[in-house]
Amino acid sequence: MNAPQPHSFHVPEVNDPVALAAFKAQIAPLSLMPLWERTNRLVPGSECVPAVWPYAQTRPLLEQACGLISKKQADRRVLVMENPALRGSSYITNSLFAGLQIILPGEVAPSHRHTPNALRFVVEGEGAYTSVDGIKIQMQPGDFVVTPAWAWHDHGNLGNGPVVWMDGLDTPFVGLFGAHFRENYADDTYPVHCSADASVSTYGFNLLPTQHQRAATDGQPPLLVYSFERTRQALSHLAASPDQSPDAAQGYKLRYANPATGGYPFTTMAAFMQWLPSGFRGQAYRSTDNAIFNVAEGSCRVEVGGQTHHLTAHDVLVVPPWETYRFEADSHCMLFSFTDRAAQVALGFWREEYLSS
Ligand code: 1HN
Repeated sequence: MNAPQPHSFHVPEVNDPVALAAFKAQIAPLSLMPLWERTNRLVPGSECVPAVWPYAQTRPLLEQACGLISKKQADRRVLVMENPALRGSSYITNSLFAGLQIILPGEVAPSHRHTPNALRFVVEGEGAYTSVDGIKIQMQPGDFVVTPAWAWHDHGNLGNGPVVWMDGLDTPFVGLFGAHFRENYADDTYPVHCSADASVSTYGFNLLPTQHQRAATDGQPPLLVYSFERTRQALSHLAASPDQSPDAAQGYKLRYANPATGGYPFTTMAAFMQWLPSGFRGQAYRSTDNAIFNVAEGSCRVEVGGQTHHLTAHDVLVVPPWETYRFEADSHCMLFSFTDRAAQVALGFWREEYLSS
C-alpha cells in the first residue's frame, strides 16, 4: 500500500492588505465581519471596577430621600449602587443589580411581580416584613430573604423606626435574554395566607415532608428566609470545631442552600455568610464571581485593585470577576455576600484561584 499522499491543491501565499480591506468593506453592508479582526477581549475579567459604598455615607442619603419622595411615589425607595465603570446601566456588575432600600414605619411598598429573582439582606431596623406569594416574612437585621422569580411581593414596616435592607437582583440576566416581564397586583398588598415560620419549621431542620416531590416540581425554593441568628450559630460552631480550619482566603464561609436540593437558593445567584476570625490574614484570591459583600458585623480590611479599603458594619463592597483581593481582620468580621456563582456553575464557567502573595 502506498502511503497517503499530501493533498495536492495549492494553498496560496496571501499578503494583500489592500484587497483584505476592500473585502471587509464589501461584506460590511451584509452585516458580516471577519472574525480574524475581532477586537473583543478574550480574557477573564470585565470592565467593572472594585468599589465601596460606606454606610456612613449612604445611611444619611437614604434618610434624606425619605424627605423627598414617599414610598407610594417611589414604589420602592431604593438608592441604586451603580458600578462607576457602568454609568447609566443601573448595574453594580455586568450580571447583578444591588440597591439599598429604606422603608419608614407605616409605609407599604405595593405588591408586584417580575421575572428577575430578588434577594434581601436586612441591614438595620426592626418591624419590617415582606410578603412573598402570600407568605409573610418578618425581617430581622442580618436575615437573608429569597424572593423567587415571578413571586408577588410587597413590603411593610410595622415597627417604630426606619428599616433598611440591601436588594440584590439578577435583572442583567433577564435583560440579556430579553425576558423581563413585570406586573402590579390590583391591590397594594397580596393576601397573606401563612407566615414563613411554617416553612422554617418544616424545611429548616434537616427534614423534608415525605410528599415533598410535588413542591419541588413547582420550582419554588421551599425556604424563603434564613435567620441571622441561626446562620451565626452555624458559623460559630464551625469555627469552634477542632477539625475545621478556616479557608486560607475566605475564613469560615458557609453557602446558603436550598434545603430540598442542596443547591443554590436561585438559578442565578448564590449567597454566603463568612466569618473572619480576629487576626485573620487572608491569602490573595480571585474567582469569576461577580461578588457583592455587605459587612454584617465587625470590621475588616480588603486589598483590591491596588487599594486598601477599611470596611465597617453595613458597608458594601463590589469585587469584579477575576479581580484579586485579600481580606484581613484585626477584630472579628461577619460578611454577607451574593454573587452570580449559581449561574456560572450551571453553565460550566465558574473558576477560582488562590494566589501566593
Ligand atoms: C424590586 O422589585 C424591588 O421589590 C427592589 O423591593 C429593587 C430593583 C429593580 C427591579 C425591581 C422590591 C428592585 C426591584
